[in-house]
Amino acid sequence: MFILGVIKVCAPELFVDKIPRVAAVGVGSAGIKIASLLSRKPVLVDRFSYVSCDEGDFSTVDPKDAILIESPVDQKLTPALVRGLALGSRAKIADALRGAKVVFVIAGLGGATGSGLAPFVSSVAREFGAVAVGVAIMPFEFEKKTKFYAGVSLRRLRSSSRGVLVVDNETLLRSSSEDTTLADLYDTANKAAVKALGSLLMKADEGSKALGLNKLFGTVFQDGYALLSVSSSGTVEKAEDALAGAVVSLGKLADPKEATHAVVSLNGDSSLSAPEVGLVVDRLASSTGSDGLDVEYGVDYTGSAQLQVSLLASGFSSSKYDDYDPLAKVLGDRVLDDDMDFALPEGLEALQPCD
Ligand SMILES: Nc1nc2c(ncn2[C@@H]2O[C@H](COP(=O)(O)OP(=O)(O)OP(=O)(O)O)[C@@H](O)[C@H]2O)c(=O)[nH]1
Ligand SMILES: [Mg+2]
Repeated sequence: MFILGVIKVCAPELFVDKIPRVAAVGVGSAGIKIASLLSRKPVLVDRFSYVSCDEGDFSTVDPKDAILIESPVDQKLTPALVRGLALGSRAKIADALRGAKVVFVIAGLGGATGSGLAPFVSSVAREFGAVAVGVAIMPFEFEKKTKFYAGVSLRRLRSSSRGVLVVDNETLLRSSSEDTTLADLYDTANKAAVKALGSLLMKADEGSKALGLNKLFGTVFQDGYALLSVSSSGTVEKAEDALAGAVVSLGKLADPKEATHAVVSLNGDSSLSAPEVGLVVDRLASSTGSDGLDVEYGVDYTGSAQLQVSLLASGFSSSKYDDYDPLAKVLGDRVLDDDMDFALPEGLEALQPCD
């Protein structure tokens, strides 16, 4: 099960052309892994690019799509330092995004690279007039030290983007046994995340019922915060079970009763019946306890007998992530003048004197 969150948007310029040009950028280790897995699915993304300070992150991607940010080897990276380093690669990032009407910026938050660069890349996209949508993968509960960077970066990503999809690593896992390795955890989390993103961004297909970007953006991107929870079931009552699991999962991040808009995507195989689809769509409002929930849905039959329900809901006044960034809580609506906090690897002595 897992959660994504989304924010803001109503983007008239998005719909000027019949087929919007859509780019996606994977940033940092997690972002690149998830973006490259997504690039193998039939999604509404015309172009994928990848940005990182770590060459090792590019092992699974085409080198022509990779942008390496040079970084010092003798210093611990921080988000601000990575942003400073990325200034020199701004033109390369801009070239990769040029012409796109929509740019998805996919990053794991909590480390240095994704946290530092995701808001940076989305602000570059916005300079071109593109609709920037962040996809933020939030840390596991055991990664306590990373929560602060993740919270600050999420706040920055929200203000530099039209919408942010927040993927909660913790809720991507159905269960994990004690001997599960970190690689297994990531693998399970990535499969669930990519299945959900693949279904939500699915291209129109004869057999399936694709949502399309207009419905996706027009429904859940129009108000504040939205969360996507995912749950799977292979039982006889899989539709009921998966829906219930997705709502429980949503409840771990915010109050489902507050949801005003929702997009639900069902990923199964040809055995998924119309009554099962109907059950999920019909019962969604009563399961969340939200009266008048505005619901759109899509069905993706390219999956397996194990049904995955991906529920993307918006309209929440608060979420679990509010505690990750205590500074924002203290400041409330007041804005900190922190736009220029790029750090550079050299000391002050490297700066040119002003004449
Ligand atoms: N779902 C998922 N999460 C991951 C994966 N790899 C890392 N993460 C998580 O993503 C967050 C950021 O980690 P990374 O992507 O490794 O960090 P980074 O952006 O590369 O930053 P640095 O390596 O610190 O410069 C952390 O919470 C990790 O647990 C992955 O393959 N899948
Ligand atoms: Mg990394």
